[in-house]
Amino acid sequence: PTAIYLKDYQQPDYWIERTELTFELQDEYTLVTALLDLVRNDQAADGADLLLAGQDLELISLVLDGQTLTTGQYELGDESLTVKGVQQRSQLEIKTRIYPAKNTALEGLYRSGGMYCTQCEAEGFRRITYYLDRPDVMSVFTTHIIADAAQFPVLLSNGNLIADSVDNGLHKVTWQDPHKKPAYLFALVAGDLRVKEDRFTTMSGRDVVLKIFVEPQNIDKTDYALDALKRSMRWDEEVYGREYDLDIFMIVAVDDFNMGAMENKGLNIFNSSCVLANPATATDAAYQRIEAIVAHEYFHNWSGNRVTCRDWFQLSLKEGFTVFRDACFSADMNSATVKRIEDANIMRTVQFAEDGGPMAHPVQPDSFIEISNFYTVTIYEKGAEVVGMLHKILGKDGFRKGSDLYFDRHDGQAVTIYDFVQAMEDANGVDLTLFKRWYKQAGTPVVTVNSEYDADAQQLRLTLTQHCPDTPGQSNKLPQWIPVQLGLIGADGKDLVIQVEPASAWTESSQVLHLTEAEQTFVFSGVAEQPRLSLFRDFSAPVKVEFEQSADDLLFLLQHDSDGFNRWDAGQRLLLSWINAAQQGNFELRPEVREVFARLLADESLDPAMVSCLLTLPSEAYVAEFSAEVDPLAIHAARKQVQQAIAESLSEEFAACYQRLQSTAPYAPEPAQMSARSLKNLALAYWVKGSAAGLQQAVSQYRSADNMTDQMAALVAVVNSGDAAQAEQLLADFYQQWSQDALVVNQWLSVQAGSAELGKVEFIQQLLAHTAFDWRNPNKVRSVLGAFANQALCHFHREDGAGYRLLADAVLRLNDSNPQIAARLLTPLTKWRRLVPSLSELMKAELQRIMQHGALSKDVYEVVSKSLI
Ligand code: BAL
Ligand code: ZN
Repeated sequence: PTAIYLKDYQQPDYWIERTELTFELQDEYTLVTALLDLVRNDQAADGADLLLAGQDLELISLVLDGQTLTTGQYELGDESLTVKGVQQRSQLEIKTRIYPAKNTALEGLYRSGGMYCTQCEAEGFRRITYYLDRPDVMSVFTTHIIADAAQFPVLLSNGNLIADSVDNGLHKVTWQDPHKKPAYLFALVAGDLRVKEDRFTTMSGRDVVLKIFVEPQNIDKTDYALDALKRSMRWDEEVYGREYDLDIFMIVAVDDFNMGAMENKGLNIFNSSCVLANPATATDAAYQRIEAIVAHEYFHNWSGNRVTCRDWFQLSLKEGFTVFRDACFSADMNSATVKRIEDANIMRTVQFAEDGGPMAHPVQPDSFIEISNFYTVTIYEKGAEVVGMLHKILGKDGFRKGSDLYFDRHDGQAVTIYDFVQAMEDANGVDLTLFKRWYKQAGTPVVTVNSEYDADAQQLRLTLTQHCPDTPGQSNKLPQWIPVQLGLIGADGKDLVIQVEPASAWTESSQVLHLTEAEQTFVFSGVAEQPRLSLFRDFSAPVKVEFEQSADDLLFLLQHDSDGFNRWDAGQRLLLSWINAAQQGNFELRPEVREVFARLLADESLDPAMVSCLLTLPSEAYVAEFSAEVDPLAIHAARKQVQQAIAESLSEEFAACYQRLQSTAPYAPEPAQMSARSLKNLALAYWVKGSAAGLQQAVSQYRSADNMTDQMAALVAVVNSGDAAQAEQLLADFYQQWSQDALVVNQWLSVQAGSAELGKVEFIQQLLAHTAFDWRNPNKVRSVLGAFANQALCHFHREDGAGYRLLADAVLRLNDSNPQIAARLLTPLTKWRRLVPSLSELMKAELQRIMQHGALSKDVYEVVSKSLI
């Protein structure tokens, strides 16, 4: 496999003004007729050949301007079709046969259970017909679908339904999408589906019909997504001035889906796990995920669909911006601080790891072998952080001026990341040249902090230095523009008023310093007492910070910082230092720390979800990311020791907190209730570890719960209690209760596979052989193998390498059937360089074994080969 490069980008020789598709769905195969109205690009040579992409297609016929083409007038390559003799304007008809039932890669048109659906991003459309399958080719689409009327009462595509009839047992429909779009936004769905309907009136008074289509058994799981959709539509009007642009907006839930969801124009297709919920089957976390993903896909209608990407190197143009938008939406709907903590946690555990590993790439990559491998936390979450820094630098109003200009200027176009930045520059009259380095340099910058306080001069000197480590193909990085939101805190816990030199580097309103050089000193004057520093408030930049602060200072910040994010951060740094101390064999829970935790648990004035975050230990992956050399088994043991010490010394406080938060109100997935449940269930988890009474309470909660949040939290607490008999009994009971509900069964698989108590290699093999498991379903693969390799770290990193072998075997098995999922599963194996030598060698050997396997997919080849360099 070969790489393609951003520097080689060229416009295509032809555009496609209009695309008319006819799908004849038959049991064994589908016939696709594509009618393309072609126009030669002004920049192309006269008589240029037309080069179309295609994959796994059987070509039946080609008709160019009414003439059937014969061999010699076209050339078929492995994954291409070259057509000669195309005029300045021509019409080409292509007939192909495809086999959706055999399509296990879940790209293009495939069958999921009894229904048909599509996934075309990034390069799936070429599995439907030969096409200019690239995002800068934007076309208006008309789609005819013909299928058996009894099996397929529902036939959907993008846009508006303009014809619908049943004739001789055949159901025929025509959909017309008036908006130009790239092929990756095309969608088709066929099935025997039920629909839940609602309406939304846009800000200009237009009526939009909203529909969610599901399989019949799921019709009682659609209300929350519909509600979230309406909230998203209103929010995008209020915050970005963006209105929906068709008369109908549809969502379809599908069980077999590689991604979370897909923003096809007017017809979003969702992984059922990201849209279906009712109180009995979905946890609070699932509800919040659904709200965020529904919003994300909806927001793409502007950031992605109306303005799309010129090429796939610009993927973060739509993904980073849209993740930023959905994060702000979630922050507005729920607790903004808790949302920020969750996002920072993902950055620090997953993105920093990616940015420090073999797959590190800039937010705008220079090259790729398989674009599917670049739907990464760097493109999405780091991309969102970069947009968030622009928001911090320009302020709310400045950012809105920039986004307005961007949407107005580029509506209907396929553009680049720099077009986005240019709009921000032009709307605000600022020069963001330096800022653009965030898009081109991979790696996590490290900021080192030194401060000196001069009591006589009442002056604080703050020196910040930055450097960014080398990453594959990139060394000697240049300084980046790092916004440092900060506060100075006095002994009374209040923020001091700040005066700083150079003043130009300071924005009073947002309390942000601008670090733009390798080293800068900022001088604060009129500082009457030695302050405590609260740096990078609100996680103002995706950087690592090296700053020695005493345990006492951290404890002070944990209690007093006015910035909620930094209260949490101070707490995490303390907890992390204890886990590290426990690894060295010298951890002890100090009484004054115990008192602080006790006060937090009893403080009814605090948001319970925030207290829950403050008392949650950093995950093992988080600890690993802050370790020079990773010894997963030592980290696991040390974390467990700290957890046990907290559980035992605060057992009574956890019990009291749990009792206080018990509620008899009927379950509702609304913020105040979710917040209370998150602390209640955290208290239960600790209580179970600290006393037998806690275990009894967990069993009782499991039995009496009327909602999945409480039932699942109790089940997890019992599984983690170490009482194997009790755990086995509840797990069996749970399976019996829910065996008919695939999404709940997936949670059941995941709880077991990700558990340090249960997730041994032999047990994972049993789960893989269970009737509830299915290799063809990505959700099930993630529930078992993803949970095992990312959560049950003490078993995955087993000393004889059996955990690595299990995962490598799974990758090889999926390499042929579903390369995207195979490549995703590989991520934990890419981290071998960071591990202690004995494990590192074993992990590397598994990568080498995969590499030696004969026919690797592009997806797997790219990840393995880059990991071994
Ligand atoms: N565009 C792929 C799915 C998503 O990011 O919304
Ligand atoms: Zn997206």
